[in-house]
Amino acid sequence: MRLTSTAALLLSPALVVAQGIYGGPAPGPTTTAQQAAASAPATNAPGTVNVNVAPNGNFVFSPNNFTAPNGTIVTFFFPNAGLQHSVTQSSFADPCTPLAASGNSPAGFDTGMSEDVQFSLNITNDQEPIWFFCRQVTHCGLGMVGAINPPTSGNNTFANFMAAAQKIGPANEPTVTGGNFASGGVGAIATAAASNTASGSGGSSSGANRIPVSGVAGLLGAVALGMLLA
Ligand SMILES: *[C@@H]1O[C@H](CO)[C@@H](O)[C@H](O)[C@H]1NC(C)=O
Ligand SMILES: *[C@@H]1O[C@H](CO)[C@@H](O)[C@H](O)[C@H]1NC(C)=O
Ligand SMILES: *[C@@H]1O[C@H](CO)[C@@H](O)[C@H](O)[C@H]1NC(C)=O
Ligand SMILES: *[C@@H]1O[C@H](CO)[C@@H](O)[C@H](O)[C@H]1NC(C)=O
Ligand SMILES: [Cu+2]
Repeated sequence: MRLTSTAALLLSPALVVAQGIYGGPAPGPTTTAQQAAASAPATNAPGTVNVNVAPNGNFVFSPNNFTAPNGTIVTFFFPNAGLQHSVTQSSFADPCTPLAASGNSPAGFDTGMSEDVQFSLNITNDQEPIWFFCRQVTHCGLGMVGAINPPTSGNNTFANFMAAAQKIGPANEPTVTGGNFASGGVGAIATAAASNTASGSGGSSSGANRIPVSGVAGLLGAVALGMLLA
């Protein structure tokens, strides 16, 4: 039980944004590009799935459950709202606990606490469900969880996974300490640490990192376009 007053504030995204206690976006005029920065492209290029992290300040992934065949590049778009989130692999049995290494399987992927970045996974085994959560304080217990290729019948459905996270609840979820970027992953591998693809161009346009990407070529294209927009 670690529901501090800070944690209580985290329960209210509107309050957090309004007070700017986590820094907020960089000062400057709010451009159309910056407003668009919080969203992934509405349509997915072939072989890709785009996921919004905390769209509109809601503590959810969108979509939060979907199928993705081998080789699919799943890209998570983190907002630049000043409140950090993560994409951290867990297990059905322990929704809010980072997946531990076992046998020959590595521990799961983990972006670490991040904002204003993109993070991509390459699906390596579509026969195995990939469970994940956000480890920002209270978020998993509030239902900020997701699954790739979850079973659609039986006990281990995504609905049951989400219900299990919410049953743990924001006050009782385990505190996840440490945790920088980890590239491991079971059923998927992280292709690179989360990054703001616009920053590589030296530009400060936070909107330039929200354009459709299609694998590595798309990422390179995103950087190139970022240079054009800068
Ligand atoms: C995806 O890759 C995994 C691991 O190589 C393999 O077991 C599985 O059969 C593949 N899926 C399909 C649909 O071929
Ligand atoms: C799973 O995804 C579908 C399609 O996006 C959505 O309608 C549904 O609400 C999701 N399930 C849960 C439990 O959130
Ligand atoms: C079904 O999943 C729930 C978690 O959602 C778990 O508590 C329960 O033990 C599972 N039941 C079986 C039969 O595996
Ligand atoms: C995804 O991983 C597969 C092997 O598991 C590889 O063949 C493919 O090139 C990777 N895709 C990208 C875009 O890196
Ligand atoms: Cu979160």
